[in-house]
Amino acid sequence: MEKKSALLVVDVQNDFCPGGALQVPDGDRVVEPINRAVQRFVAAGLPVLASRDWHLPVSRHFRNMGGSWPVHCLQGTEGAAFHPALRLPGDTLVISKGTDPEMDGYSAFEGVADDGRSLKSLLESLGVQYLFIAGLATDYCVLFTALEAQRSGLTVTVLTDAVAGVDVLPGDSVRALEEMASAGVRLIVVDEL
Ligand code: VGL
Repeated sequence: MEKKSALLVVDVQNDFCPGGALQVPDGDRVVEPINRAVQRFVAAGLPVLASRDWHLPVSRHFRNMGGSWPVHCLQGTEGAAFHPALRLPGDTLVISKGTDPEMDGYSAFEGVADDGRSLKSLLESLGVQYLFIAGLATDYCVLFTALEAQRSGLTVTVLTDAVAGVDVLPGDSVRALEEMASAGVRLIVVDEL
């Protein structure tokens, strides 16, 4: 990993894991490889960021308001908490997104830190050039986040054994990875870090 690298852990929240309101099949299998990736970043003194879906009860994102999804990741609920086995460092920068009831909030670049700073400005102030992405879900938040990061000029790598997808249509996750690769996103496994 180069010096100007950071790890972004996308939406590893209870509602996206088995038993949650919008479970990703086997979503919790990403936790162990993500914990390994986190250890490597921490050991190298590199920053770790984590995004979370952070919705209000009324949102166009939800089926009951014309959107695509069951109600999930409501602010402050257990469903919105990070998976209990996820080992994030104490100084992880948390990015909350999906707070605008008019927007889906798939991309972590729509989110803000507790102090209101956008992900883009945080990454700029950390001097990040290489962004490594893991988490949930491959075919939504990981896809949108990786494409937006790439468009913003970062060099983006997705950790393919540390992501899992919803697969509303069979093959969505595979297609999402192909789309990312075509956009120039690098695909590696955690052990290649
Ligand atoms: C997500 C579907 C709906 C995600 C969020 O985190 O990828 N997917 N809302």
